[in-house]
Amino acid sequence: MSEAVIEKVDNDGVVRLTINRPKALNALNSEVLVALESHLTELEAQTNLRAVLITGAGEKAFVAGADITEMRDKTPEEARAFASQALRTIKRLETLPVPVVALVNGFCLGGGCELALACDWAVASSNAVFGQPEVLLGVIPGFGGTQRLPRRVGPAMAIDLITTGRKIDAVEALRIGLVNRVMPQAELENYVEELTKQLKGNGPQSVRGAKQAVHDGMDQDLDSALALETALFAVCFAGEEQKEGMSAFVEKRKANF
Ligand code: DAK
Repeated sequence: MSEAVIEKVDNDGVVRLTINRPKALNALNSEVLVALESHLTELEAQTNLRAVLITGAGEKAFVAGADITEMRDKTPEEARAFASQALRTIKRLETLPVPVVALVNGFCLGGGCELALACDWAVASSNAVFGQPEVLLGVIPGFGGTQRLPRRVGPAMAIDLITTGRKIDAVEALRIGLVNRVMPQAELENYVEELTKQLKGNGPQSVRGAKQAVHDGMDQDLDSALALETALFAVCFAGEEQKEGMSAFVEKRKANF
C-alpha cells in the first residue's frame, strides 16, 4: 500500500497532521485535499481535542503551493471544482474549535501560504520562504489568498505580494505579521512542544471560547462582536472551569483543568 498523503499522530489530544509528499515539496493535489478534509471531519467530532499542528514532511517545504502539474490542463469548470474543494477543506481547518498551529518548516508558497493563513498560529523556521506567486503562473490565488492575506497583513502589503509574486523571507514575514514566531529550524519542534504544553495547561473550554469570540467577532460590526464576547464570557461561569481557575488563584495553587 502507498504511504498516506496525510500522516496523523494523536498525542493525548494534540493532533499533528503532516502533509506527506516531500518529493513534490508537499504540493496540494486533490488526493491531499480530500484526505485532509476526511481527517478534519474526524477531528471536529473529537471531544478531547486540545490543539492541532499542521506541517509538511521533510526539511525543505511546508507546502510549495497547489499542485501545478495537476492544475495545468484543467478547464475553467474543473478549476472551479478544485478551488471549491480547497476552500472547503481550508475553511474546516480554520473553524476547528481549538487552536491550529502551522509549523512552517521551509517553502510556504501559493496554496501553502493560504493554508497557513487559515491557522491561528504560524511558527516559522528561519529558512522559510513565503509568497503568493500565482501571477507568475498566469492565475490569481485560488485558495483564499486574496481575502485572508489582506485581512492578516493589510490590503497594501497583500496587493504588493500578490501582484508582484515576490518571495519574502521569514524575518519579513514576521515583520508584516504573517507569522507569530521565527526560529532556527533545529529549535522549531521544541518551541512547538512548549507552546502546546502551554495551551494544554489552560482551561480547554476557555481556549475554545476565546477562539470562537475572535473568529466569529471578526466577521461582525464592533457592537455585535462585543455582545458576542459578553455572551461567551457569561457562559464561562456556567462551567466547572471558571470555578477551578478562580479557586486555584485564591487558594494560591496551580489550576487543574
Ligand atoms: N506543484 C507541483 N510540483 C511542485 C510544486 C508545485 N507547486 N513545487 C515544487 N514541485 C516539485 C517540482 O516540480 C520538483 O519535482 P521533480 O522535478 O523533482 O519531479 C520537486 O517538487 C522539487 O522542486 P524543485 O526541483 O523545483 O526544487 P527547488 O529547490 O529548485 O525549487 C521552489 C523550490 C519551491 C522554489 C520551486 O519548486 C517552485 O518555484 N515551485 C513552485 C512554487 C509555486 O509557484 N507555488 C504556487 C503554485 S500555484 C486556483 C487558482 C490558483 C491556484 C489554485 C487554484 N483556482 C482558481 C482553481 C494556485 C495555487 C498555487 O499554489
